[in-house]
Amino acid sequence: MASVLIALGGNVGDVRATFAKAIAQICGMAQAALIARSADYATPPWGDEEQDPFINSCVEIETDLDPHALLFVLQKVEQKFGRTRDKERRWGPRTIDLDMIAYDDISLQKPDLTLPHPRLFERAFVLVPLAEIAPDRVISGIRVRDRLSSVSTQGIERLPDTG
Ligand code: PH2
Ligand code: MG
Ligand code: MG
Repeated sequence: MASVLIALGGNVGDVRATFAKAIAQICGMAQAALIARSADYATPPWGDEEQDPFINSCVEIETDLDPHALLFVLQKVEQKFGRTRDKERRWGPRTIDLDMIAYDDISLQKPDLTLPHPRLFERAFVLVPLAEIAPDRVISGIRVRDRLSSVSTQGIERLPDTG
């Protein structure tokens, strides 16, 4: 079984409800199980500031799927929850984005999938939830908690549990 870290993001619709359904869908498969889930965070939009704030969260799953099989599942789940890739602008609004952050210690550079995620360490909106569930994980030689302590987390707010 592989340990996989997945970052969730979105800023269109009832994002927290979408996250819950998407996680249930992924982890309802026989080939995947939920190991940990962070809280949800409200985060200022990154990359394109002319849009609503995002909600971000991270999960760790265990899976028998290989990286590309898992990527296929994540893209199907994105589509199911209203993702319309062809109509989106880069860094723009979206219902749900499911990004594979790390898959065991695999390094991969393919046109459709780079592992670990190449922009992980620039993004406080990924590092904050990730540090909640995997502070001691070392990715590309960098410990998550160490990197988090050197980025600005300004504007990021932990949301109360929905119960
Ligand atoms: N995702 C983007 C672009 N900008 N900003 C925040 N705060 N959170 C995101 O998940 C995010 C973003 C496109 O993937
Ligand atoms: Mg993304
Ligand atoms: Mg994505």
